[in-house]
Amino acid sequence: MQETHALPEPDFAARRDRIARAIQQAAGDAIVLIGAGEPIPVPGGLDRVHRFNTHPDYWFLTGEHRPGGVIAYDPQSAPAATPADAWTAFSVPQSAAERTWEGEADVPGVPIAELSAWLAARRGRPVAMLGCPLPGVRADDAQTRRLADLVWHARRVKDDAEVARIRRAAAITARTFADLPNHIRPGVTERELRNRILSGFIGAGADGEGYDTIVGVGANAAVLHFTPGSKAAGERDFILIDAGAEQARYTADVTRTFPVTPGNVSTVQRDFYNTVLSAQAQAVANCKPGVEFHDLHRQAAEAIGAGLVAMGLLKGDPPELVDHGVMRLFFPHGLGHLVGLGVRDASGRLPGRVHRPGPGGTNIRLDLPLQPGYCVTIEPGLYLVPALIDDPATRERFVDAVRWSEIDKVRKEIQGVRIEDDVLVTDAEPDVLTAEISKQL
Ligand SMILES: [Mn+2]
Repeated sequence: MQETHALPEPDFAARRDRIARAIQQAAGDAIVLIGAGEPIPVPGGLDRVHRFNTHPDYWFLTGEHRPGGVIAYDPQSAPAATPADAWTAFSVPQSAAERTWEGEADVPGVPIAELSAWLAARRGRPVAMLGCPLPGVRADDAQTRRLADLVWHARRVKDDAEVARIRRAAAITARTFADLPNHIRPGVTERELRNRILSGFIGAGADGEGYDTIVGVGANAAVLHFTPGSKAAGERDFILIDAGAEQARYTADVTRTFPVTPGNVSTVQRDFYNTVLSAQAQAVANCKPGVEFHDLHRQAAEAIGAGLVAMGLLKGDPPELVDHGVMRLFFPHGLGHLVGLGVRDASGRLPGRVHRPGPGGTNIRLDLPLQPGYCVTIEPGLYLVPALIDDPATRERFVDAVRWSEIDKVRKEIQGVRIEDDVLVTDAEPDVLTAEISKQL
């Protein structure tokens, strides 16, 4: 059964107004270009290209799927009261070959050939080159960085059309995950499960996977960006599955970790799983306006640390375990990122902030206070990654904090757990868009 009810059309005029207001004061005499991008040829593939999507910043303002377009902004060309009038959209007219092979389409916008005259009329002014760069346009790096940050920041609050699309992607993902336990059994391979996921997504009306699906059996669950292969599930294994459907350019991003034999989970496996589950539940509940994402990460890292202390795997005080970098061995990635128009939608820093390491030195690519309308993933994990825990120098350095002999016992039973939901921050309680996907062992 397909998810077919109509999605609301984005209000592109409102979006152009919103982004214009965000950059109007800051642009000075700079002009802003946002490029759609060009398809990337498949190496050696003759006329084949990789799947093409226009740049998210360009798509957000235009809804256009064709390559080669540009939307340009000149803050000096509109009165302050109507900043949205300062946009000009340029696009590539349809060629005769396209009309033959891909059907006739109405291409809105000014022909791209007119862009050079538009630029010539503004010669000497700095150019902020956002989206995909245009060949032959010299950009001002400082203006580009500053205005790109402002545009991303202005895009972070999701409008109604965006939330509807993320909800659709989440609903399709939920239906697909609900079916997975029917296929998880000893002997099933990672590839077979990935195939079920893709077919579930497409069958429910999705455009496809929003990113490369991860299916990791056993030790492969501790390979953070794992590509599903031929490994078959053993009776006592856990399987980590990170997948999200994409629908009309919006994607969900969900991870669940399943036991192959739910009726036969060991105490160590259960404790490991529940440690992540309770850290995740706490972080989801704390997705409130004004909360700093680095602070949320710290809370989750401390909660996982407390779980490992309770299991007898670590010694010490959880906040110190975070500060001293111990938790980075077992929870090496950030707590999450913004999601929606792509799987890493407008993540990054609050404008004006410089890069700073997260708690205990973890690299966290999201550094801002949450606001109503943000859609964020919450995905703590707990892993025994050989590259992190088998280095003799690391073992020596953390010998007072880590009971290495106990770690070496539990790693035979479990190697990685991650649990991830997509959360819409609101003025009231967090709205968990992926809440119906079971987290019960
Ligand atoms: Mn994610």
